[in-house]
Amino acid sequence: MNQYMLKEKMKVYFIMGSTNCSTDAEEVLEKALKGGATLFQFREKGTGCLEGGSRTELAMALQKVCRRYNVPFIINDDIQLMKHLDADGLHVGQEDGDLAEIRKAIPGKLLGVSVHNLKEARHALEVGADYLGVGPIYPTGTKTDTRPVMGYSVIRELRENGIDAPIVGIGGISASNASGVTQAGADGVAVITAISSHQEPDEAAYELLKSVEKGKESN
Ligand code: 3NM
Repeated sequence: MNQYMLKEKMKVYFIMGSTNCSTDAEEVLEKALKGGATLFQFREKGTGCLEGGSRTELAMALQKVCRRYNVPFIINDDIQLMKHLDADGLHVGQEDGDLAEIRKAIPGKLLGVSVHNLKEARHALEVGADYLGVGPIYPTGTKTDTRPVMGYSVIRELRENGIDAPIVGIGGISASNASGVTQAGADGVAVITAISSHQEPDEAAYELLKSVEKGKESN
């Protein structure tokens, strides 16, 4: 996938695992993709999450949904699962290991890295990351061990310093504030709650997409 295509896929990046959904995860994903989500990350983490075979089974079921919609399927921080499923890529944070080693371990696959400043962004891209996640943009109750809330400033800073790689903002993003994230220079938004906890995930994804596009137009 070239960078232009990847940036298009970044617009509405839906992330979730079973604990983020109050109804069936496959149904939530299907609706999200129908509504316009452009990328998906399986992130089965936290209290009460699935383990072992049932975790793998859910990942496989969600991968199938993604394939039907031609949406890339990314795995959060689990190289073995990514390889086992031949998923499209892997997303890691700063604490998930040596980035150069991780890059080498998954040739030809998408690699996304969470970054919080210019130094981390430059390092991630030097070792071959394909896209960057920047956050938390706004306060989030979904992840407790985040860095301090940063607003749009880091996204602006990365663009002003010549970083032209695909970027998504993450953390507390909803349809009402997503346009500000893309206006600041991001290619899209990554969300959990805004879609997974919405009564109508398809509407949620559609509204996010509209907000993202509005922000891009005024960029
Ligand atoms: N990473 P919600 S914030 C998974 O700042 C994750 O790196 C973050 O969930 C970071 O859309 C976050 O519900 C949670 O706020 C995003």
